[in-house]
Amino acid sequence: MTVVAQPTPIRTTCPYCGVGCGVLAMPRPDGTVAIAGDPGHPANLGRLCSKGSALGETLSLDGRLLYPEIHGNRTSWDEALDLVATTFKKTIAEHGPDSVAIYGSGQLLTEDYYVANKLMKGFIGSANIDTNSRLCMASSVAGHKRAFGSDTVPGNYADLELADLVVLVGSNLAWCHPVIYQRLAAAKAERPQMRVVLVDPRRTMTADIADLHLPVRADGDAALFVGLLNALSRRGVIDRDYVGEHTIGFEAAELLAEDWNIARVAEATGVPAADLEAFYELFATTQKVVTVYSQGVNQSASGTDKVNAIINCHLATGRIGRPGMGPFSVTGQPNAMGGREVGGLANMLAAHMDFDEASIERVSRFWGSSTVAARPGLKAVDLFRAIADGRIKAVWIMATNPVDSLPEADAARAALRACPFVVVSDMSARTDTVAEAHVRLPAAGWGEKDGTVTNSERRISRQRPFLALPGEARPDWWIVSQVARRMGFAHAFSYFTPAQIFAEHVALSAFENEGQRDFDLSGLTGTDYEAMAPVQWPVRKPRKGAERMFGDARYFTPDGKARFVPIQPPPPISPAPGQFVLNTGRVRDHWHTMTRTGKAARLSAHIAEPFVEIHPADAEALSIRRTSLVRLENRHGCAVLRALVSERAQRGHVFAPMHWTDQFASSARIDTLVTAKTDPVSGQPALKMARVTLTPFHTRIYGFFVSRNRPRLICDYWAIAEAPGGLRGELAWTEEPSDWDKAVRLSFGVPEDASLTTLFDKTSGRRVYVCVENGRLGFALFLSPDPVLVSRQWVVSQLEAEAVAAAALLAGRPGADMPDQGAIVCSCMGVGVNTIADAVTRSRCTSVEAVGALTKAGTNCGSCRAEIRGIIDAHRLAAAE
Ligand SMILES: Nc1nc2c(c(=O)[nH]1)N[C@H]1C(S)=C(S)[C@@H](COP(=O)(O)OP(=O)(O)OC[C@H]3O[C@@H](n4cnc5c(=O)[nH]c(N)nc54)[C@H](O)[C@@H]3O)O[C@H]1N2
Ligand SMILES: Nc1nc2c(c(=O)[nH]1)N[C@H]1C(S)=C(S)[C@@H](COP(=O)(O)OP(=O)(O)OC[C@H]3O[C@@H](n4cnc5c(=O)[nH]c(N)nc54)[C@H](O)[C@@H]3O)O[C@H]1N2
Ligand code: SF4
Ligand SMILES: [Mo]
Repeated sequence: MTVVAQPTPIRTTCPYCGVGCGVLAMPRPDGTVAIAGDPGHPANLGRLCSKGSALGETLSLDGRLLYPEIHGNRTSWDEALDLVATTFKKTIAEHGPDSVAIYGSGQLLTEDYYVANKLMKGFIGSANIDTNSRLCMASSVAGHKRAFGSDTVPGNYADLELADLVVLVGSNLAWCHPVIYQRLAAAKAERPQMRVVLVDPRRTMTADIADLHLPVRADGDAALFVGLLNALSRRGVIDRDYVGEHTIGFEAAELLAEDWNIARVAEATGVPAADLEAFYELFATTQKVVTVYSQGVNQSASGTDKVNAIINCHLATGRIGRPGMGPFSVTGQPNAMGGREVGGLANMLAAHMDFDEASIERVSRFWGSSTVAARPGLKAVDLFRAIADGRIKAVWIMATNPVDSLPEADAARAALRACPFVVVSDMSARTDTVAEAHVRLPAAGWGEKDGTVTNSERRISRQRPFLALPGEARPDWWIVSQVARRMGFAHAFSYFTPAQIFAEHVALSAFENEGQRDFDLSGLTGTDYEAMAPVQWPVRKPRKGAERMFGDARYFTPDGKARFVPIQPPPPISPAPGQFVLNTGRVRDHWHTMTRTGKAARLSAHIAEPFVEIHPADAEALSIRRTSLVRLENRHGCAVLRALVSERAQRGHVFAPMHWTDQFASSARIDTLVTAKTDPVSGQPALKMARVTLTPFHTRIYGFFVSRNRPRLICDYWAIAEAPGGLRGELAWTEEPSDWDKAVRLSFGVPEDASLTTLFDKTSGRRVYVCVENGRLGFALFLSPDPVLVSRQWVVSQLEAEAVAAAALLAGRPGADMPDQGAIVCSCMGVGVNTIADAVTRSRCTSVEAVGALTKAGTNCGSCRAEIRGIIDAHRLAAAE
């Protein structure tokens, strides 16, 4: 599959979030790739966010796994595949089909996922295949199924633009679904009467667009929406006709909600009664309402109940399936939906069929197998418990990094260490999970792979290749099919192209489906796979997809009626004295465990270090100073993070990103602190609700460095990131080394006789080391008993400077003639906070547009516009970092 440079751009789809933006990729003769948004793709209409825009910078082969390995030694595909096939076969023969497992990912393409599921559930005969979507979408799936009888997302992105009220619950849309956020922001600018309400314990960047922010306490959502149902009922705005004709169970839900008056909801959620009144009034009086929800809802021990509490309010008002109305679960990964379609979750069989007798029998006939699994398999958290206690003896992990992303992550790592046989398929040679593998299989990545993904609005789009397969990397579908053939299932896995697999997937969705199953691609039968345009499922008529579902109020339950689920909100989360609720999630420019975004210096420029966001009053009570280091701890693990003291946090709650791993920081794997408590219905872990204690990390000396090469990190704390021309990093020591010169030479590999420029200021205790090699900066290191105060961005810029400003570096500040941008806000245009603040204060720019016209900030992808507005609003004149 060698692909040569193309004169016309290749139409493909972004490999990051579930918005599923169309991308135009244009390989250039010099090997680089130009990236642009596809104006013809209905999800983004030409837009891209900062991560999508930087895709071209993540494609280098640096750090790629390029050859199969057994026990860390390069081997041939034949040997690796044979070993996987024989070990799986032997394990099954000795211990039964449930002694093996696959752990997959919403970053697999539908075709990859389809064959992995078919192998496990169809031929091995166990349903022990689960996916990281269990950590992501499982509660939404369970909530949909309880209410609709099927896992159906009713609406689409245009509904957000058409709505008069958009409620965002547990969603940081501005950072996590930036292109939907931009579409929403544009619609609101056009129709200022549109209202946006944000429900999130933190005042995130998404609050920028909100008319009302309800800072609920962790897990206050069920109470908030049960209270809403009660308020709707009291205000007499229940759509009695709809409820009577198309739903079942309203009375029970209404009865349970009766006790939830404003006072009680205020107490349970911590939200002031007046704000609750305002929200309830707005919801009651607005017909066109879309409620968007994400991980603040799903990743909870009451996640499924939260989902149904939301859906109940939409059903009660009949606001579903019509333009500008409906509950809307936005998906995280590029193919979270595709995984659900093929049966990537252990409790679904295939093509949205469950483990009922008729479905098992139907799928058996379709696949021509008599060994189809008869019951659901283990869900992610239980699956890793089964690995730990030896029930599962061979596991194959594909396109996910569970050593970092599962709760009780140290236990997940220990489980893999205890497992007799661990196979990992990944693009990256160095991840915390790949490190634990006996067999490493090099997977093709974005730009090399060929297949389909489904986005949040049920839209199936093609990912097309525009790069040759590097080294011996192979697509996941090929790897799985090869193992299946070697296990003796050649007849069922003789695929040569992803198009064949997709055609089979289409056929299964349509097989004996007379409209009883929502997932139906019959209209795509015989479609031209190469040219296939984005299309929303179900597709029943030839190539005509469905924009919305349930417009006819017919649901996929036996009687065609939707179900209300009576919800009893859980007691409010109240941590023991001295404890904090640890909330976790994402930052704007990084993707999960950073195996790809960590490669782009421009993406690390936004936030280059793991942090914990804490309210100023809490920080003060704990003697945690601004930008000092903090230790978070509980019985499962610990982490050391930079304190980000901010009023965006609420008291008693702290927030830390999930992105940093052992590859980028000394102790920042946040999931080591998260308890593996799961939702009883969906099995999704409560990843947003750990309990931790915080203590200052006693630091003698803080350091900051930039370096052309990676230094040896001989210190008690470190966090590194890509920088243009090298690396940047933060360091800390709990004890001062006895000989700094020696320590620095050792770390940065400076020979004894090579000269090193240093400066030591006795009064302040600050030291600076600067090493210039052949006129270029080799490294610069700043040490201080207090958090290092130097403009990071300016120091970083010296790595690529033609003439190094050595004297200024030693002085620790740029000269008057050297502009100091400050921390980067706009990563596309490389515009820093100081430049934007200058535009606001000196040039008197009062709008994001004016700042853009002057500085170019915010004029490309727009992901930073909320932050620019924040600077304007606050006249934030913070000095560089
Ligand atoms: N930049 C970036 N974008 C991404 C990703 C990424 O890694 N980086 N990953 C993608 C994936 S896979 C996913 S799943 C999505 C996730 O997208 P989001 O769900 O929007 O992102 P999170 O930051 O995980 O969490 C959202 C918010 O939930 C809030 N929250 C925590 N607890 C509660 C609660 O009890 N109630 C309420 N109402 N809110 C709460 C948090 O404060 C947080 O702001 O993002 C996708 N997009
Ligand atoms: N505390 C906490 N934990 C969380 C979350 C949270 O909010 N808080 N969020 C959860 C959620 S929603 C999610 S989705 C997960 C995400 O967590 P993970 O899935 O563990 O994170 P990724 O970094 O996306 O891992 C994907 C891996 O697949 C590799 N890869 C990329 N493309 C391919 C490919 O085509 N083929 C193969 N074989 N490999 C590939 C990458 O190099 C990387 O190692 O984290 C979950 N964990
Ligand atoms: S919003 Fe950004 S990350 Fe998500 S699909 Fe679009 S470009 Fe990719
Ligand atoms: Mo996710």
